[in-house]
Amino acid sequence: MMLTIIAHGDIDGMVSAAIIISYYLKNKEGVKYKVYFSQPFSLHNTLQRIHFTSGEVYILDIAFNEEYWETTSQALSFLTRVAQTTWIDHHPSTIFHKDKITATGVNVLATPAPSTASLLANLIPLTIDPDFSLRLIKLAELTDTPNPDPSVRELGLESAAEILTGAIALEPRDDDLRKKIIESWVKKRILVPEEAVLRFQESEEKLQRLLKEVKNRVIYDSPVLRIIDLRDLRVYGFSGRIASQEAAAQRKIILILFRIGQNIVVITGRAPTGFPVNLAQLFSRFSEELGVSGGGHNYAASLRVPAGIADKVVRQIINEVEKAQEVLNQG
Ligand SMILES: [Mn+2]
Repeated sequence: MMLTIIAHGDIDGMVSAAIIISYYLKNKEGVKYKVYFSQPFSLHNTLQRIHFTSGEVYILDIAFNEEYWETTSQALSFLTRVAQTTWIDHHPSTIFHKDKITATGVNVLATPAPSTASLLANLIPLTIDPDFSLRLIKLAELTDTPNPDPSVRELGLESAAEILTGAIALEPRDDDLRKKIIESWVKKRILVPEEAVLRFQESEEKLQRLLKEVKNRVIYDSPVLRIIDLRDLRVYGFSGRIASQEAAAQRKIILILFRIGQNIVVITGRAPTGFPVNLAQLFSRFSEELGVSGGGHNYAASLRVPAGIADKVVRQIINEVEKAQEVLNQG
């Protein structure tokens, strides 16, 4: 039997993939598996480059993306004719658009949860040993949730989370490292393989260099919002961590602008915990208005816009955020 997994390239996607793989290896005869990693906005490309013949396919921790839905749904409709396809996710957009996805023949399991891995833990028996599985799931929750429950912190997983996310960030397109980490989880029960540690050290050096640059690149600053323009630096893979660190340090919403290639600008947003803002809602509204990709979670979201309109979008976001804040102050 052929098992194909398309997972989000973050820790939650990787842990979710590991849980499914270990379950199939243990419970089905002659399982062969392949793992692909994808972002919400590239799922249609990922689906098109895989040649499916049969078997089972899992799409894990990938948020529904409005912008490319037409192409994605066509690819899914083809896929479900040859392979049993299941989409498991905890992102709000997937939960919201569940029916659209189901209409393509995909089984959809989308409900709110701290991570997709935690959803899976309730769906299938865990087959990597229970202790190790629990640590993996808590690791996914820790990296995916701004406020994980205290038990997550107590497990001492913070340094593992930091090392693994840092290791992946250095070369975000390096899927081989992701596969090696998953293998080390499934086959050796090693949470942080040596190669990830080495990659993390390099990654830390780069992060420190970038954090020094941040203060020279503030293009807007108010009591509630700071915008940092990193469009002239290579920060892909680092923007989330920079934004989180700054949000925690400044106690305000942080938006970071950076480029992917020449034509796309990504606006990554982070809000400090407890801050009265819903970035996912704000960004999905913008993405609908502009017909671009955007969304995420309440405290961590992003928007991809054509480079030419990035400044205009930033001005609109500033207006919205400041207006919302005035209303709060008056209330
Ligand atoms: Mn997730």
